[in-house]
Amino acid sequence: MKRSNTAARDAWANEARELGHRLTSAVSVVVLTGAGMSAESGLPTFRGGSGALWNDQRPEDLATPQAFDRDPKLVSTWYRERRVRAAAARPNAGHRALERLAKSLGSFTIVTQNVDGLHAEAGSADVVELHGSIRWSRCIACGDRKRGSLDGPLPDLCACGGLMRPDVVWFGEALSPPVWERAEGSAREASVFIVAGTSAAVYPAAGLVHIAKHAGAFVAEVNPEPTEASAICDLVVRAPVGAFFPELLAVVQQRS
Ligand code: BJW
Repeated sequence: MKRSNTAARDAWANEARELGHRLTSAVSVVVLTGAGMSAESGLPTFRGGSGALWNDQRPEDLATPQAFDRDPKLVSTWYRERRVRAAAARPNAGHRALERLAKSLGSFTIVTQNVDGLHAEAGSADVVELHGSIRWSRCIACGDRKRGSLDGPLPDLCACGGLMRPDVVWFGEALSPPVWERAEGSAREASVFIVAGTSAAVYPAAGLVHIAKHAGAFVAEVNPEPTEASAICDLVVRAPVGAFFPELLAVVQQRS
């Protein structure tokens, strides 16, 4: 076990050198992150893993407008619990390393599927939040937005009497057009595109990997497990983000 850990770390060190070399000569870098980015902050991922089910329900079945229409209290309770956990969670070494990489490199865009706000909390500016933010709610009747409640009766109500829902993108709902345009434009222009901590199973977010690849980017994946994007990646790093990104940062800082 000790030997294989050492072998894995040697492999990450080589991969960090290769990717670090690419980053320091890149004109524009994009990092697409998913739930695995926050796993080391204690937040569960959506698919697989012991934390994926909630009250015996699959997250994918709760993250829909139909589930909210059917049982707003149940869905609001799930989001309330996640909001409280997200508020208590802290950015991990991976979030912090990405923030510092952005400062060391020129054009660096983080596009996240996560709704937990941990990239911004780590100090990253201008994060593209594809699926909205769990920290905010919006009224299904008048559209007003307010901070999502952390306590009190559920479902939460707007001053107009309408039901408040989390300000996130559910299955079957369109992503905000300006947010998508920014993400798609960054992917097209990326010289290096890193896909980290996502199963790359949910579209249109997963499509960004293909857009970047077809536009000529060097595509690297950071994930302990194979994903639907692995086959098209130029470099695959089988490591957790909290171990690999600090190592990558060290390489980039040495070279610049
Ligand atoms: C680690 C780690 C560590 C662990 N370090 N790694 C094309 C083909 C087929 C279907 C579609 C298609 N285009 C659209 C669809 C339909 C659908 C879809 O994609 N379905 C698929 C399931 C097949 N997409 C939609 O419905 C989207 N909307 C849409 O297309 O609208 C069209 C439209 C146009 C015009 C008008 C109207 C409609 C919307 C998708 C919204 C997704 N929303 C959610 C919920 C957000 C709110 C919330 O958080 O509750 O987003 S679902 C959920 O999945 C969440 C996530 O952001 C998203 C992706 O999950 P993610 O991040 O990849 O997590 P996991 O758990 O899957 O993976 C974690 C990974 O981490 C694993 O790989 C681990 O190994 C790894 N990991 N620890 C690194 N330490």
